[in-house]
Formats: sequence, C-alpha cells, structure tokens
Amino acid sequence: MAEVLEGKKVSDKKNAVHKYDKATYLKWLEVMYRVRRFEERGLFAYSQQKIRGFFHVYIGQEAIAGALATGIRPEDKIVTAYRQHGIALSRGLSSSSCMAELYGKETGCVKGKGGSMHFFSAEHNYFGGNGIVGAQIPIGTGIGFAEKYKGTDNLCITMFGDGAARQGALYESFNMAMTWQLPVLYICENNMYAMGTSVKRTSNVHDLFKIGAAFDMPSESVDGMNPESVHEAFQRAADHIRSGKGPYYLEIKTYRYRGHSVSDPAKYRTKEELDNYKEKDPVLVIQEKIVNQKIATQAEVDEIIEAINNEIELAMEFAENSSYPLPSELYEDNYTQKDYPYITD
Ligand SMILES: Cc1ncc(C[n+]2csc(CCOP(=O)(O)OP(=O)(O)O)c2C)c(N)n1
Ligand SMILES: [Mg+2]
Repeated sequence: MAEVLEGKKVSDKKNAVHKYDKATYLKWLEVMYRVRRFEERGLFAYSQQKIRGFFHVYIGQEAIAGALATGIRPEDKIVTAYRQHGIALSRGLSSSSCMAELYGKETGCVKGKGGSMHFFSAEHNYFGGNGIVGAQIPIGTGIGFAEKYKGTDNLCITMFGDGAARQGALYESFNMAMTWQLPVLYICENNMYAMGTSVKRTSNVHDLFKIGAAFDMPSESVDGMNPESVHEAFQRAADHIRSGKGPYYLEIKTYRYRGHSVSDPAKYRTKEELDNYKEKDPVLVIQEKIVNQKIATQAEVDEIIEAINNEIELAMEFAENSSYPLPSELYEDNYTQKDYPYITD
C-alpha cells in the first residue's frame, strides 16, 4: 500500500519559504521522479520494440501523481483513462509489476494481459486504466455510490482528460452524483489537447471547471505544474466530500511534453508553447526548490534519484527476464464469476 503523509503543513503564511515538512517534499520528488524515469526507460524499451502497442506517456503531468500520493488516503479509490502509468505508480503499484505489464509479461500487474492502458490493482484501490474516452466517468460515479452505500469514509477519485469533458456520460454522472450527494472527486486533467484537437476548437467555454456550475457542484481550476497547489486542492476537495456534502470537481491545468502517443509528431502546437511549459517542469522545479530553500541537501536529493534509477533498471531486468503468459491463460481472469458462460471460440 502506498505510504501517505497527508502533507503536514509547517506554515500558513503566503510568503513562507516552504509550507510543508521535509518528508512531504521528498515524497513529491520521489513519486514524480519515479514516474518520469519509469516512462523514459519505457520509451527506450519501446524504441527497441520490447514494448509494443499504444503507449501514452504522462511526462510533464507528474505533479498530479505526486500530489495524489499525499493529498488523499490509500483507502480512496481511483479510476482514470489510458494515460495512467503515473497514477498507478502514485498508488504504490511496484515499478516492476508495471514495467512487466508494459512488456506484456505474466509477472505484470494484470498478468501481461492489459498493457500500457490497463493497469489495475484492487489491493491498491486502483481501478484502471480505461481505453474508451470518458468510459471511466460513470464507473467512478458507481464506485462512489458503492462507497456511500457501504457507509465508508472513502472517495472515488474519477479522472479524465479534457477530451472527455464534453461527453454526455459526464453530464449524466455529474447530475446523479449531485442528486445523490455521492463521494466522488472528479478531476479533469486539462493538458489542452485531445490527440491533435485543442480545447479551444471544441467549445466556446475554455475553462472546463465551469461545467460544474450547471450542477451546483463546487468546482475550481488548479495549477497542475506544482504539486503544492494540486495537493492543497485535493485536501480542500476531500474535506468537503468526507463531510458528506457530495462531489467536487477540479480542472487541473497541465501539459504533456510528448505527443498523444508515441507515433504523434505533435505538429498542432508550437515549439514556444512546449518550451514555455518545460521551463516550469515539475520534476526539475521541485529539486531546485528542495535544495535552494534548504529543505534537504543536494546529496539527499541525489540519493533519492540514484535509488530510483536503480529501482527502474531492476524493474526492466525483471520485465525482460519474465515469461509471456501462456495461451491457455487467455480466458482466465476475464470475469470474477468463475463459471461465467462467455464464448471462448
Ligand atoms: C469514445 C472514444 N472516442 C474516441 C477515442 C479515440 N481517442 C483516443 S484518445 C483520444 C483523445 C482524448 O484526449 P483527452 O481526454 O484530452 O486525454 P489525453 O490524451 O490528453 O490525456 C481520442 C479521441 C476513444 N478512445 N474513445
Ligand atoms: Mg487532453
């Protein structure tokens, strides 16, 4: 289970040098750097054709994964779309089981049958990994319903991209969640593009948090390049939901540095736009902040980075040395009901 620190605040002052304790900053660094390194090495293996198929990287969006490791609880459920390696890692799924899944090996988190888009781990309260744009929004709403029905204190964090924000399924889900006051935290990761289509080309309303207003759902826009602001928004939203007041909606403004998937030359955006976001790179900014503001020493930061580099190399070795699933496994694990009468040929 992922260790969760709940982000201990050391100061409320706006100009405070740093607001949170050392462990929180180091946790953000650890999670964000793990996600970055995991995907960079995954892309390398992809270039060698050791990993095949769809491969959507999260590079640039890691501040959200970092904040998920501190701003919510391990008991909370998460469901998301296909750009999901970072979310799964933030939940505490191991780098090895995720890397093996990318390689399609039987030691992967879903036994090599899911691949890049379909990580899953009930043990980590991580419900995937969905390839159909927006399909997870009603699923997350249903998981929230189940939590309320069972009388737990848990949320379902239901994540989706800007490309899913105009789907009918979202409007129906928001309406039900508000009517029944379900414990769902809806998160739109607005990275400005759905494949090659910019948000500006799909609606005259570009601030996607405003969608919540039609349902009276508390909604905010959040700076997604900084784990502090994302963490704070998660805590505000989670407090609201856990107090029984129903769902909450965050539009997190972020950016993906790479194309939509590995084969995208990304000609629909300018180099200046990309460079502008790279200057705010969350993985570099957090390291500078930690060292410059003396939250920890450069040596401590280097130690974390080296440990993660080693962890990811071991994950790659583990994936390479694992076996592919047996063909006889093809029809296993499709349904929880063992004798479900589905067609097998
Ligand atoms: C229902 C459906 N329509 C179309 C597609 C094809 N498709 C795959 S990804 C994508 C773009 C989604 O963009 P967004 O939600 O912004 O997520 P991002 O890739 O930016 O993380 C589209 C249209 C799909 N998978 N499912
Ligand atoms: Mg998008």
